[in-house]
Amino acid sequence: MSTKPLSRRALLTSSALVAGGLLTGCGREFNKSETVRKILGSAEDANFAVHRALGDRMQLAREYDEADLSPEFQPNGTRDPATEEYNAHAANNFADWSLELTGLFERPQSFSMAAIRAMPQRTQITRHDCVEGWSAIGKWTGVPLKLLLDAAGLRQSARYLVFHCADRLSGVRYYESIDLLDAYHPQTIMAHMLNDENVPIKNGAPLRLRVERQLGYKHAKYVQQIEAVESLSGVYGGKGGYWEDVGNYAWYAGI
Ligand SMILES: Nc1nc2c(c(=O)[nH]1)N[C@H]1C(S)=C(S)[C@@H](COP(=O)(O)O)O[C@H]1N2
Ligand SMILES: [Mo]
Repeated sequence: MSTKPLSRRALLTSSALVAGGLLTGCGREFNKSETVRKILGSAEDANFAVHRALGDRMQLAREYDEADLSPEFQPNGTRDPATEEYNAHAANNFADWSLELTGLFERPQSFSMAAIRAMPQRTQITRHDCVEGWSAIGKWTGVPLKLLLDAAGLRQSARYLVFHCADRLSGVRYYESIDLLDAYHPQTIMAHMLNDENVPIKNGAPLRLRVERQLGYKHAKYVQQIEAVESLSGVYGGKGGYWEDVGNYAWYAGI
């Protein structure tokens, strides 16, 4: 066995292969150099980013069979945002809901639900693990987040994505954030279907994040806006999420 440390170039090549292999699974053409450049460009320390890219964070979460589906996908946290604005959307079957991509994008833009449904989709049966100690297996369908980021042209300077939600907990807006490794992970999707039907209100209608390598509270429901930022320090309480700001849970909740 060679004791020579892997060169940075070798690391880059293998991380590109890992990412490329995974993303090929979604049937998309994958621009290795561009994605690796984005991941590297987004980190203060390129070596740190490469090591993380090579680690198990790029592995797929386990996927299950139809037979494993939970009879009911129980809700947690907000079951219905019930604001005047949200109620109006619900009454209209969310036909006018839009997802705004704001912040560090070359082409900030808004996606209608029809546009999101018209994009290439991914379906996955995964287990959701809530920090409170329960799990549920559900079948989620949605657009890979990568495709939305590519359409809007994520800028080099972006390091995190912040998901702004329609609901408020004790008057404070729910939000969450992830880094670019999770953003480009092939199982990270904006889901609009659960078990072959539109996502129910209790589970985050009409659009919720699935970020399968992390615990339940990272999976933002009722998403209205995805903001690309360089730092989380200026966002809400600065810790990257509603529960993180409250002080209960860690920002990184990998499983
Ligand atoms: N907008 C919003 N997203 C949220 C929450 C919430 O209260 N509001 N709760 C989180 C928690 S703690 C969990 S476990 C999951 C629950 O998703 P479910 O309601 O589909 O079970 O959503 C997460 N995302
Ligand atoms: Mo949770």
